Amino acid sequence: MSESAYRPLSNDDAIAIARDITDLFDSNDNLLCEEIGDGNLNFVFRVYSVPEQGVPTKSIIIKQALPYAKVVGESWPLSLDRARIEHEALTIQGRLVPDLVPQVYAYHKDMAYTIMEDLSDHTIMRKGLIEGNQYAAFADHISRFLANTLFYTSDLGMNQQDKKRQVERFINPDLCKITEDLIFDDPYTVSDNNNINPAIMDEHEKLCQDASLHVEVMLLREKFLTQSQALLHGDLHTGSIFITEASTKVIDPEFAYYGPMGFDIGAVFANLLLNAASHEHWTKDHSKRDAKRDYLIQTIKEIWNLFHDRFLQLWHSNGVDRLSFNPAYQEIYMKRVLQDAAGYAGCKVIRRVVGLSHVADIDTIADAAAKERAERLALAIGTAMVKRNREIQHIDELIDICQSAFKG
Ligand code: SR1
Ligand code: MG
Repeated sequence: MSESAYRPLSNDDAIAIARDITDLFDSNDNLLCEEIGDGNLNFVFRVYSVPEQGVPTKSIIIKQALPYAKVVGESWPLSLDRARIEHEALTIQGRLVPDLVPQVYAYHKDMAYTIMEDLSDHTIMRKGLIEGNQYAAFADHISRFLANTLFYTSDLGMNQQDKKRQVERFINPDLCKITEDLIFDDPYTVSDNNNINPAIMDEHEKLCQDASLHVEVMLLREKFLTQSQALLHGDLHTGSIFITEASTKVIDPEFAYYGPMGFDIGAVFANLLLNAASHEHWTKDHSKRDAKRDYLIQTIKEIWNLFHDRFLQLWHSNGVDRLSFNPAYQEIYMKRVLQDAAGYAGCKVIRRVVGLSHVADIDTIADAAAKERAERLALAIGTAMVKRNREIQHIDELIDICQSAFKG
């Protein structure tokens, strides 16, 4: 990447690019642009035509990587190569699950931007869940995303020499370092990165002093550092998912790298659990709170069961490794993925409560006492999932751990 050819785009640049590069707009379309990025790292420009009578608006998204983490500032430099990684991951996902990712129109290497489909007709799933919406097709969609992307990029589903070359293309040191620090390190120590509600300082003390918790976090961290099992999305939280009743689109795979499958599955579980914990604000209507939690927990179970069956189905029909069809091996393999999913889910829940970059599900709870209860609850769930991950033999046991934590 020639960094000298790079400059951050202005709104006018984005409009000019949209006119030049895509054939979506007519030369006489009146185009407007807004920078709508609310994430931690990038610029996101939405370029759209002013609707005229009888002509609906047309629009695209231009996502540009900045050479530093937007959430912190220039003191936290980040490689622009993540834009290439995101584009290549989107391309692979687009081949494997075309209906579940945005369509990509163009990519510019030096300027580190990708032009893609505008999904403004969808809602960010985190927002939808905070508003109390339920999405009946989500478990089906996300389990297919996980099964297809993880199976076909692993040694089970692709040529193993090609896979090694692919691992090399997805070495993503800067963004993996963010994960290694923010998820597997900072929450368990005193760090300037942490952001802790003063009311739960006692909980953070416990996180810092719990040696048996640290053993499990270190084992999960070790696997994150060393296991190139499949191409991960790498940051599959509900802010990386656009959704409607009928459609799910997974965006933002800039953290993509070859790692343990359970990390992506655990990210989905964690964000459903964080939302479940946030319903502590239903102080006057516990049946509403419990119904929302039941839906979220049942969704976790459904995602796992659908993922499990789909993954095995792909293995049977398209597996490339002869000895791997041994049923006893397959059972151990799937059990390990489930255990990893539980452990990583726990780590991800914990980091969103005490680390850098919280979730709106909990942070927007207006009542201080309800927010504190939600945070303590999330930490209880997260800690139990991490500590017990290696005991779990079946999805029902994972569900029991969550349900026991909710009951207190
Ligand atoms: C400095 S980036 C903080 C977080 O934002 C991303 O979405 C990842 O989750 C990362 O950990
Ligand atoms: Mg993101």
